[in-house]
Amino acid sequence: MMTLVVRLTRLRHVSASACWHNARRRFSTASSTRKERRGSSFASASAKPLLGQVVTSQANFVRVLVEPSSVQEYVASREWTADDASLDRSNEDGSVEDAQRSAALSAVTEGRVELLCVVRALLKKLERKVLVGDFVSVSDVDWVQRSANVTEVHARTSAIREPPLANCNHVLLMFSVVQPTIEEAQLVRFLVTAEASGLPVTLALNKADLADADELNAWKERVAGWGYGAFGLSLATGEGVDSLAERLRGRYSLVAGPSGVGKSSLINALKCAQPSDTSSSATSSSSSSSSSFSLAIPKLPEPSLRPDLMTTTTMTTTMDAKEKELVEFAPQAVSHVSLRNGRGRHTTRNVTLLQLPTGGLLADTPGFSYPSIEDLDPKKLANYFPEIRRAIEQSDKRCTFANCSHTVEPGCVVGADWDRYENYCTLLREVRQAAKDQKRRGRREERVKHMTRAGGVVGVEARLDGKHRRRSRRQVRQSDMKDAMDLLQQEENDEEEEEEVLDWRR
Ligand SMILES: Nc1nc2c(ncn2[C@@H]2O[C@H](COP(=O)(O)OP(=O)(O)OP(=O)(O)O)[C@@H](O)[C@H]2O)c(=O)[nH]1
Ligand SMILES: [Mg+2]
Ligand SMILES: [Zn+2]
Repeated sequence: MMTLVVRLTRLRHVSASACWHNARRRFSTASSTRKERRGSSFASASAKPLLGQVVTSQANFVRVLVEPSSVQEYVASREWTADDASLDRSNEDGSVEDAQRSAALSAVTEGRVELLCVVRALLKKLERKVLVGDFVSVSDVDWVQRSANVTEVHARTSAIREPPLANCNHVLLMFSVVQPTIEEAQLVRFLVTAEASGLPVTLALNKADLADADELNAWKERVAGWGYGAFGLSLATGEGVDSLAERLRGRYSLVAGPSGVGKSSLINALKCAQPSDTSSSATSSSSSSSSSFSLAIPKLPEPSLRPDLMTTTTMTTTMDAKEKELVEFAPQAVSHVSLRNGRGRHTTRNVTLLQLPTGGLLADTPGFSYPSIEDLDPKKLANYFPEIRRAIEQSDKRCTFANCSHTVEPGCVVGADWDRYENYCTLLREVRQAAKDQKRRGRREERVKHMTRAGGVVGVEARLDGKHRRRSRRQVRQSDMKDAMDLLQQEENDEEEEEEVLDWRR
């Protein structure tokens, strides 16, 4: 079972479109003169690196969706050298054309270009982890195989650690009223970790068709009291899908929740929705959405999700148009919840970023049960409860103690008379304990050091004080050398002194 936490590391608060813009600017000034390394199946020639966004990752590979205009620039800037002739092959019309060039030109005319990439060893060494949603530079493109290397990861607007996702601007939490049933403590944990990301949070309650109407309404009322207007949803009947699609339009959202609640089913339902006019999507999102958050998403190529929207390019690559169509149509895998315990089967295994035909990006993520709250700062926990924020805002007084934890202190303006008070106290205890443990671990870490031994085995050794520390051979050598120099100097001084004495005697 995965234990996940939605945590945001704000690196820089810039819009996602600004991120594209910055990344592109850096590119154009960067290695336009850089010679591409010659791979086993492609020719070397100078070309601008390509800019793309990671849409999924698995093991050591990531799939990067490349911006078509970037492909165009790449193809235009590339010098197709005489070496390319070695890659010649016959086309259908009998003419002989360089396979790489032909494949690259064909990519330009496509609406969507995905490259299977490996991450450069250097980035791994620098521990620059590539996340789904990252804007990256790729080079060493093999157009025939549709493969490349990721050479650079661009600045992020947000980074969620678990499920790992970069640059998203909205969190959609999904629960189902039944199958699996809502657990209060679990819902509260998800809400708190989502709030801690600093991103706007939307809550959807799915499987309305299976739930008792009174029960669904009771939950909606309850979470409204917590500060969340939940979307009632049934993906089986289509109820509520349109209004949720409207909320997602033009945003780059992460959908998270327990396994089996219908996250992947939602994506499949939205994929079947009518595509919208993308040019109006950014503006409509800001005007129609009740949230104050209105980032314009990067303009990615629209995927061809319906046969009538498929580009009719003659593809000269390894994948023909029919195969490509199938790949793009492939729905997200879903499976029935367990009959025994009514829980999901952890069907989705990887984070995948998908473009919605209704406008916007949605990342499907693996379901999980209990988000970890270990990394949360106990002092900030209160901020992640809208009820506490509201009580403080609406009160004309302040809590008596400046460092009030809003649990038991006299003169607290929040008090104990609110629905999630017990949940808050429980989480606060847990977060405080985790912080203490972390501190203790930190002190322990200071007292030990980790050593990598033969075969990659990591050993732990006590960190010794200076006087107990064994000297390395180099230190011994250096110190021996210093001793020898001192001795020489001393001998020289002695000789000089002897001569002086002799001179004086003379
Ligand atoms: N009756 C009913 N079934 C639904 C609804 N939404 C989803 N399901 C079913 O619930 C099951 C689980 O759906 P998934 O989409 O796989 O759930 P998930 O959240 O992606 O699960 P993981 O990938 O395991 O995290 C599937 O059998 C769906 O057909 C709904 O609104 N009503
Ligand atoms: Mg799924
Ligand atoms: Zn207080």
